[in-house]
Amino acid sequence: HVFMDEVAMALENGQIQPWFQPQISTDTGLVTGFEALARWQHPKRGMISPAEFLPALEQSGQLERLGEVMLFHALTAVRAWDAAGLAVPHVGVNFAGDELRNPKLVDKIRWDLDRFNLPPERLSVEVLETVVASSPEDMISRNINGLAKMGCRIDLDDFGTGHASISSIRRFAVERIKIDRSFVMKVDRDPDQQRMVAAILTMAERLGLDTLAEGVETVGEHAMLSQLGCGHVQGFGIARPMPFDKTIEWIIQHN
Ligand code: G
Ligand code: G
Ligand code: NA
Ligand code: MN
Repeated sequence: HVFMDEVAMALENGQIQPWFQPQISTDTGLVTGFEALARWQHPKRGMISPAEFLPALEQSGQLERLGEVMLFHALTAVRAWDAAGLAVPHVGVNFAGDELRNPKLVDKIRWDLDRFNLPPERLSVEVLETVVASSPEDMISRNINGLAKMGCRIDLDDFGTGHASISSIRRFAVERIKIDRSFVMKVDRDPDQQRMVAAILTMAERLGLDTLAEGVETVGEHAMLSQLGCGHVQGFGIARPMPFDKTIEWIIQHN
């Protein structure tokens, strides 16, 4: 398949890079992290979203390579923020189910962190709730717990859509849940949404989990989420994902 070969080459020649979307604390308003989101800058077709190229990578068994490339760029960004004197506590990288089944994952990430001379808490490992829900699999839980034990943060992505049981969340050493944007939409104007988010936040608090709301698009949603006690917000209302070069100025203006 042409597209498959092309996406593999794009990974190797640097056409696939992360863009970064800020995550901010509702308490302080300060940046607490950036999520790295893969973007393919195609020389002819322009920007291609991961929704389009992830399936090709998955089919050809190259998600692992994407993970390596994204982690490398994300850790490079952390070093660059540090060098610029900007406080960015951590960077989030998405890991797919296939990557989380790799028995060498923990060692590989440890090796990369060492190579960049960064402590593990600078990295948030984003895992989909669906992956945790569908996994009595030993390898996945061993990897996630191994990463958590090493000191990496574990973010449970798209929470509320993946049917993970509370016991599985406990089993997986999750540090924070990312409330799916379907619950966040109109949370300031729709009582049903508000009840749902409030219930999720109460659950998280009782379980000792930190919280982040995804897909925050409006000032009203942001204000309501702060009022409800959600720990962090991320979304177009704060900033759209941006290339690394734009992050420096954004942080300076924001913090
Ligand atoms: O940024 P955007 O909305 O286009 O992302 C679309 C989807 O692709 C999201 O579900 C996101 O989690 C996923 N995605 C983005 N970057 C990566 C990545 O580096 N690795 C994996 N596995 N998924 C990613
Ligand atoms: O699956 P994951 O949660 O990692 O996907 C994040 C995706 O959501 C990214 O592709 C990002 O571009 C997109 N996104 C981020 N903020 C917003 C937002 O405020 N609204 C919408 N519709 N999408 C968003
Ligand atoms: Na994510
Ligand atoms: Mn998400």
